Amino acid sequence: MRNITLAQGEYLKAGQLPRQGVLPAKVVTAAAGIVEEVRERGDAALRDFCLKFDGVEMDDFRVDPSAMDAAIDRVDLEFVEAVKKAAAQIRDFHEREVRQSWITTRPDGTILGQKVTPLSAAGVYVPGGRAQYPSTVLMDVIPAKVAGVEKIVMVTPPQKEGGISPYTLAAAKVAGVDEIYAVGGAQAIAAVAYGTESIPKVDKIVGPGNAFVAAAKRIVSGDVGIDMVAGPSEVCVLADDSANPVVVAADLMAQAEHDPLAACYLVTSSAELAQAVQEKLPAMVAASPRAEITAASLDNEGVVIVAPTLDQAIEAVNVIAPEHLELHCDDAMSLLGRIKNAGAIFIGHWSSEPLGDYVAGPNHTLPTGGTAVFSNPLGVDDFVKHSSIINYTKEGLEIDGPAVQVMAQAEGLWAHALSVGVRRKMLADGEEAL
Ligand code: HSO
Ligand code: ZN
Repeated sequence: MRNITLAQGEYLKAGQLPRQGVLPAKVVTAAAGIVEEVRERGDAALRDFCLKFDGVEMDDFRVDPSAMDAAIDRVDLEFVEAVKKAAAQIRDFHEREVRQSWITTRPDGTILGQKVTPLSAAGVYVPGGRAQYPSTVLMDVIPAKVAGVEKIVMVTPPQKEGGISPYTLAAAKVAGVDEIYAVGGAQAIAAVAYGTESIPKVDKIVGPGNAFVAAAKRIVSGDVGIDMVAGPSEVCVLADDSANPVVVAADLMAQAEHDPLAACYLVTSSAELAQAVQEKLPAMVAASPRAEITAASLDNEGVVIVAPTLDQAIEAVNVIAPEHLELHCDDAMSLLGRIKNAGAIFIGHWSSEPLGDYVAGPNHTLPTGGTAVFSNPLGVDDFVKHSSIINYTKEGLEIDGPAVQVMAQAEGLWAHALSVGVRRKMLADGEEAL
């Protein structure tokens, strides 16, 4: 891990951090070509890309929904029970996020408000290969269900034999996916963004994927909604001398094992702890079956920041704006008010980050790459839209109309003033009915 020691009064700068996340231009160009072909040639293009990229000849992309029931019978009961427990707790948490439509009435009788309407159809991308997580299926689908989305369409690459992992299918069943299509990559994003002969168009696409998927999501965004363009996973541990070095090391590894590009930060006011954690890591990493990925992440993307004061350490955390923040500090709860930028905040020594990955209830799809400065965890709000409600009375029109006419005149918009003016004239002439 790279070590940075801050001097008294010195603050971390964003430029000191190794940050990945820019999509290579070649990938963006290739993804744009794929998206264009799918738009033009629909299913025929999907078949070509499936053969080229997944090595699978596909006739029909639709996966029969009964495959989800069959998967529940195939996977171990213990897994199904764990997924059900997780789903119930994720649902509980997200139900608290639900916003109600509201209206307010002014004294003149004018009604204003906001109408909350769920999206009609959401597309959930589930990666194939190494980063295929049933937990992410729950995290992406349950908020959509809670929001009231009518149709949830899952797309995921076919495995070599053409099928889909039973763990993914079982999670899809528990979460409540309606339709599944075995297609992946940028072509799957294009398919749900624009629709093909066999795959329906959706209103918004969520879910992680490789660089091609991320690039395709960015390309189609605007024509269709997207959640975010996620970068590699990150954790930041803020620790004082009350922290346990083995626990801190395990928590850094829990993020590092995701991806050689995953970023792990240890920010501490204790130089002894910084040293102890780095002494523990090599043997602990060596014992992991994922030692190679874990070591690559810690070696290339790991940073240890030693700050002379807890205050400087907290400021460093706000500059990092991590996806996950763990507070391994005495009286960790008292620090909460000073944390400005973090996707999820795990407070105290017992709040292991993987609890949040799987079962705690909050969403594990979180802002990465410093975007916690301005963005949010995935949630129910991602699956609804708001319409403003405006209902004037005659009295309200009389009160607000003159200001409209003045502003419209200043903007040179004659008919805007007229629209109010004709109504005011009618009222002045005693014409009360329209
Ligand atoms: N830590 C990952 C989510 C995950 N962990 C899925 C395990 N499975 C990004 O928040
Ligand atoms: Zn994780």
